[in-house]
Amino acid sequence: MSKETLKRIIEKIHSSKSFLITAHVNLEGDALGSELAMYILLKKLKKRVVIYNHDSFPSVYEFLPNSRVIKTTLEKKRFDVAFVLDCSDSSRAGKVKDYLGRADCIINIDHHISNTFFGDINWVDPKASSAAQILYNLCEKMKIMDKNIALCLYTGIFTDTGSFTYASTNKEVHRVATNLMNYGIYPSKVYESLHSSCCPTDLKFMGRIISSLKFDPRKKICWAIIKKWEKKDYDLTEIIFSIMRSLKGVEVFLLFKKIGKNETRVNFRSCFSVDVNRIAQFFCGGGHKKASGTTIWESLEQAEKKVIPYVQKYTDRLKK
Ligand SMILES: [Mn+2]
Repeated sequence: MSKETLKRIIEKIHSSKSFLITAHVNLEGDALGSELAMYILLKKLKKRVVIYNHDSFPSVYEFLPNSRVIKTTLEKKRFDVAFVLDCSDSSRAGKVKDYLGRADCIINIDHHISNTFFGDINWVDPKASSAAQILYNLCEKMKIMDKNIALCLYTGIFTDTGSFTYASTNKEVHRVATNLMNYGIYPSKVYESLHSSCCPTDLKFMGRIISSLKFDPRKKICWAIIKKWEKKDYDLTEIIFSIMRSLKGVEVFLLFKKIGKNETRVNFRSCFSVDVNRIAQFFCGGGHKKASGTTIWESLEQAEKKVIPYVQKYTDRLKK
């Protein structure tokens, strides 16, 4: 973490009056938790703040404080500062990207290793488990924390560490989580809010996916082809991956989701040493070493034909 960058951000907060906050498309716990924590922090400093996102608010996150303030339309206005959170690139903000020019200063706070440093100020820490963990440092430095901010940040960290199970979970993550719990956060409640959201249809849908999993001959790569992916209020992606990850010895997991006739979303997860950020980058995507994604503008079948051989070659090369 750069102390100089943190100082510049704090100065910018104090010297500015109006703020726009946004995060990436396909909202999840880290994006929303970070946005709302930032919102509460700025409101406590009596600033004018708007949260504006590309996607509509997924109702599973309604337990987060102030979730109703989040907007999907924006009136014509200028801002002193735009905070872009948890986005590796400004294009990840979807339609909000076109509004970033309305801000005099763009502050990019992110933890993706593929970050393009698109901001006027860039606080990018790929070692951080989540954007929320980076924002925790800001709150700590500014000595601004309360139960609501703590719940938002805890939810962000909880989501991006897969409930504290991913490789990004280290001592620092637990230190931050412990400090946040001092504000009255109950992990079991957060878990219930986030993970008890499926309906019977979802489970049957996931059952069909699991029963048709595919493997490479060496059983190092496991993938699923999903012919109809419906955008829901909550994301089944992590639940499906968590089931897949229970397989012993598999190094790379992929989901191919049909979004449109010639639009396929591919999600990558890795165990062990395979860097799926680099694999996703080959297909114009990105993310983290152990979790990444891309969109391939071709049919489901063509995307599978392109990606799987590449992943096979990539993992084979590592063995040599
Ligand atoms: Mn994140």
